[in-house]
Amino acid sequence: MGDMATDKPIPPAPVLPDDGSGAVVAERRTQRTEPPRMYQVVLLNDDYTPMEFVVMVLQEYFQRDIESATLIMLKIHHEGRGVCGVYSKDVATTKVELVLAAARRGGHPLQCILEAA
Ligand code: TYC
Repeated sequence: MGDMATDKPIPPAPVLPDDGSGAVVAERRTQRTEPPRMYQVVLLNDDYTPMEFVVMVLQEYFQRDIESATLIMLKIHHEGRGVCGVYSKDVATTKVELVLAAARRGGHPLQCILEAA
């Protein structure tokens, strides 16, 4: 038995996961789950879609109150485009589909796109 004060510490045992294949692999570090990538839904300006329709879309599909919806609509009108919200890919994709379907039903050329945030 050696002197406890001078003995080297014992390194921790490596983690040896078993995937059932019979092979054993030593992992160097804990696996981390990346946060999901986020996507912004963007409305584009055009000359024909009524302002009131865009405000309705922002209230109905992006949970904006009338003041916020009006500000976003005016920003799109003046700058050509505007971000309506940022969501997971599934939610953003569904919102684009719902907005485009509503616009076509109303006979409006409104364009709505998805971009990686
Ligand atoms: N430019 C349109 C008009 O003057 C209004 C509008 C705003 C259209 C935003 C689309 O995404 C849009 N009637």
